[in-house]
Amino acid sequence: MEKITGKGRPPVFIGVMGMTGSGKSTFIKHLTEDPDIKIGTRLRSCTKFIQPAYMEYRDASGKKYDVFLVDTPGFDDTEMSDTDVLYKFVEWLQLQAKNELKLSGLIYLHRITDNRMSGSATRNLNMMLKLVGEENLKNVILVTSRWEMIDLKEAEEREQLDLLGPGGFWHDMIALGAMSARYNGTVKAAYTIIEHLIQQSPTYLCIQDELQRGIDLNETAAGQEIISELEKAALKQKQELKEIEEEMKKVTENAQRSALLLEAQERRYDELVEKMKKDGEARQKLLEGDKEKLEQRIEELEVRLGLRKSKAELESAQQIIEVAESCKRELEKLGFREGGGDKCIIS
Ligand SMILES: Nc1nc2c(ncn2[C@@H]2O[C@H](COP(=O)(O)OP(=O)(O)OP(=O)(O)O)[C@@H](O)[C@H]2O)c(=O)[nH]1
Ligand SMILES: [Mg+2]
Repeated sequence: MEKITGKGRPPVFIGVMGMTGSGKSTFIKHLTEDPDIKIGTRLRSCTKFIQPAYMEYRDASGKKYDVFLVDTPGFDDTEMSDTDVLYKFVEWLQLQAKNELKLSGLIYLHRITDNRMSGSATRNLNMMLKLVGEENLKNVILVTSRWEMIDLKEAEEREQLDLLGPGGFWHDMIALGAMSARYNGTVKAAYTIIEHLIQQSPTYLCIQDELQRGIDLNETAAGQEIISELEKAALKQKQELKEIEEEMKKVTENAQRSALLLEAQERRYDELVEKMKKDGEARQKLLEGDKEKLEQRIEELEVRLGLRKSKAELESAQQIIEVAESCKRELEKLGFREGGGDKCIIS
């Protein structure tokens, strides 16, 4: 950097900020073609360090400028905390302190394709504002990107309603001197944006000013913003923990109730099995007893039937004897005698 700035021209520093994936590195690469600038291809955040990339800029009159576009990680990095990102900013700014680095401008990128301002987008915007300071907003250009990817009418409506119009996220900043611009991915559009910033008088950022005045990092506006965000997050986490604890309590109570229910059901099941076994045995016993009794009764009946039969036989034998004796008597009356002449003898 020193080699480049050794040409006698004061270097122009332009910071590029915005959410992860908003296209900061792409924007810088379009202009500088610096091979060290890496563009993200995945869902993970890509840029991890504050990284300046050089370009020589020539304005309409042919005047040359040594421009450093400073790439930055977003405050919604997927792997680094906001505090870590702030430390990286501060470290880098302090490293540049001997050069008395002043920023000519800051480009804040926002995808117009995002259909709402997410929590991360709001956090990034607030952090940028705290780092730069309201008094320096004239050096800031708020840029909506990816216009080439969206229906113009829809994008213009969104730009007005969400960002620029009354109640929009950028409305107050613009009222305080920030500019807004559209970026459609072309180098020409990128040139127009930096051209505007090169014309601005360089300024110290609010955080540089605060640190130079000996304010502790945690007392700076940016530090305070992070602390308030962390406190908000802690409150939310506490609430979530409470909800999880209540859920766990409910699940435990239900589990205990289920265990008791299960135990009672098991007991009832065992009792039923035992009872069924006993009833089965009793029925068997009853059936066997009945069989025995039945057999006994049959036997008795048979005996009784046998007696009746013998009695009947006896009676019919007596009747025969009686008939025979009456015949005998009748024959005797007629003169027939036992063992007599040629007459028949009846015994
Ligand atoms: N269509 C379109 N895609 C873009 C544009 N700018 C960036 N991209 C794509 O968006 C993805 C992320 O771009 P980067 O330039 O790495 O985004 P970044 O803001 O530097 O992201 P971090 O380094 O993670 O903070 C890449 O796949 C780019 O190709 C743009 O203007 N138009
Ligand atoms: Mg990047």
